[in-house]
Amino acid sequence: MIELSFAQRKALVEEEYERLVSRRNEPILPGNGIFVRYRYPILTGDHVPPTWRYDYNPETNPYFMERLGINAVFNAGAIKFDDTYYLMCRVEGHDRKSFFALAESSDGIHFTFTTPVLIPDVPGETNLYDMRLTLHEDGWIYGIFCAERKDPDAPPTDTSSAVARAGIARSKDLVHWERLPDLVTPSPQQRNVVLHPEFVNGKYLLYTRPQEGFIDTGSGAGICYGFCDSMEHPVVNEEHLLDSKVYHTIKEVKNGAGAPPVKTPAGWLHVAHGVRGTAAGLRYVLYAFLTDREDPTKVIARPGGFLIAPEGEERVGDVSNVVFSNGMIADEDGRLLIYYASSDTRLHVAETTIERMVDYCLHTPEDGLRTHECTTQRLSLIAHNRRLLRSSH
Ligand code: M1P
Repeated sequence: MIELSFAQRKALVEEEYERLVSRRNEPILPGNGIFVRYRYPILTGDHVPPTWRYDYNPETNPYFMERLGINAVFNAGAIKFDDTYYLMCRVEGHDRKSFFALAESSDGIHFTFTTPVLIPDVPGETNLYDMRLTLHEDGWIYGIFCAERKDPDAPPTDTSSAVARAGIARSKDLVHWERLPDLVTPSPQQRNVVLHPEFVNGKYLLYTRPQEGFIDTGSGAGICYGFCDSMEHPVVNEEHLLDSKVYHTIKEVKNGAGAPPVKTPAGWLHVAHGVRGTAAGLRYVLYAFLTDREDPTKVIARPGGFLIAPEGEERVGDVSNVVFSNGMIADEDGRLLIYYASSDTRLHVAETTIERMVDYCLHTPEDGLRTHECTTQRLSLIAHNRRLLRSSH
């Protein structure tokens, strides 16, 4: 074994970290015209500062060993204010517990971690993750996240069943959080709950995803919405279906809301995740849809198929064949950044514009649902292009 001193190891670890966080990322062109990917993930476990992982005291850590390792950085909520881009990342330690950590950027592409975030505790909770950040017109920044606990009804031999609820906290600075009561809905379990940024008819509008089991949604039919009067007493009495799961589509097993929707001239843009079953397990992809500007409970455009699916190294990780998003940021000039994680392991960005996403939503054909319909769509595209090409010669 090569013997390195405490000082040598520390220098190597810090050098490696500095090299990684100062690396410039680059867009991969030409992309598909809808968005561009970037060459490298924007945040990984290796981007977590060494001081969060190592004990820096040679007395108590003579080998400069990692004391609290990081397994993954993924599913991040996103928000921009005062010209700074913030990500509230899901960071998972070697101990399988997730915690939230803030990362900052001046360009939306290159991020560095600033601090882990301690959410006020609720006894019994074992794991918190996947925070959606909403800057609401009431003036608060809300963080809605999955708060998981051991299933109290599971038999003693069952050490894996869990119950998922929607935890809620609010903040003015992203660092100090006031915990509010968990969301109450008719559904026994909730994950992927998102707060709409504006009042609708004077009420808070929440997107929910009713589910009966921890993984299986059971009879939960898809992304729902419901209203509540107060975030201090958050009770949604009725959940109505907004976007259902559909047989033989990218969302045939389940779906869930992503980031808070972004207001565009054509309607509210949603980027959600859809899940289908395969012989290799579940496959998670991202898809988009638009809801009405005045009535966000009405879907007005459903482009067929996925927007982003795992590609290359994105396909492999702790939970392979997954892309998942719970954060996006729209710049004042129309640039749109979709932050997405791959395979529950690392975080990426897809860059596009509001204008492109509206075009995508309004002009991508809806899923034809059957081979015959989908082949007809493709044949008509080819015929249209042949006519164009003939007339231009
Ligand atoms: O492992 C993939 C994703 O699984 C869950 O999503 P859903 O609730 O739709 O099944 C979430 O736990 C998410 O964190 C995870 O990325």
